[in-house]
Amino acid sequence: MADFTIYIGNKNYSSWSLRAWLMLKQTGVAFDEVVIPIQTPTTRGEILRHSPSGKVPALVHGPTVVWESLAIGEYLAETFPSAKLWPENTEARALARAVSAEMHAGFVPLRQHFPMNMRSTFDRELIPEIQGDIDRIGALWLDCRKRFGDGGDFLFGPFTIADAMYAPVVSRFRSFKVALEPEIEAYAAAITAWPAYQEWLAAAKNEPMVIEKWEF
Ligand SMILES: N[C@@H](CCC(=O)N[C@@H](CS)C(=O)NCC(=O)O)C(=O)O
Repeated sequence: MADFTIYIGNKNYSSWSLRAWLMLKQTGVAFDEVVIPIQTPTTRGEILRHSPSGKVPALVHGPTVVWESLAIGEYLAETFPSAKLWPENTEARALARAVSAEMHAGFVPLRQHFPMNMRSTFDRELIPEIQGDIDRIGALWLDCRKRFGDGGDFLFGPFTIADAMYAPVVSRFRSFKVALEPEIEAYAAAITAWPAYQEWLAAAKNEPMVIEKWEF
């Protein structure tokens, strides 16, 4: 049994779980993962056995339980400083935290109308609120890449928590066939080519659970 256990939802659907799992994966530490199927009548009770919020993801490390994807990222960044989960440069780190918080708190139209469903594609109208979110996300990706992206293909060069926060957005862009400008597309392609993302995607495609209608 590993020292770390992450409780996650269905890999095909649970975008917050994907974020935390990618952060944990990047540390290189061995961990156990437990999938709790979401959107069932027993989901909340099952998650509450491990996490007080009744939501996944939750990270358990010995007596410590951390829930909320961003808090999990902060805990991992402190526990594994060599993984450099935040940029080292103060200004870059502030920007990385700002765009991560913006994702955590915002983009409600995109999240509501374009839910994550990694193994599927859809044709759906781009209503103005969604287009607004897509434009803002593209602009912030370009800003990060332009100012701090020189050392690699991700928002701040090497992988950071900010990339994990936006990885599910890339999946949504693929599922809903969102056309992207070349530089924005290049970043999306870097995320999809990332081995950890590919590993999660392969598992999502093989997962038997199907959610027909979101209810709980
Ligand atoms: N703000 C939370 C969001 C967590 C969340 O909404 N998790 C969803 C899955 S993606 C959940 O647990 N849903 C329970 C359900 O749908 O039954 C975070 O950042 O971790």
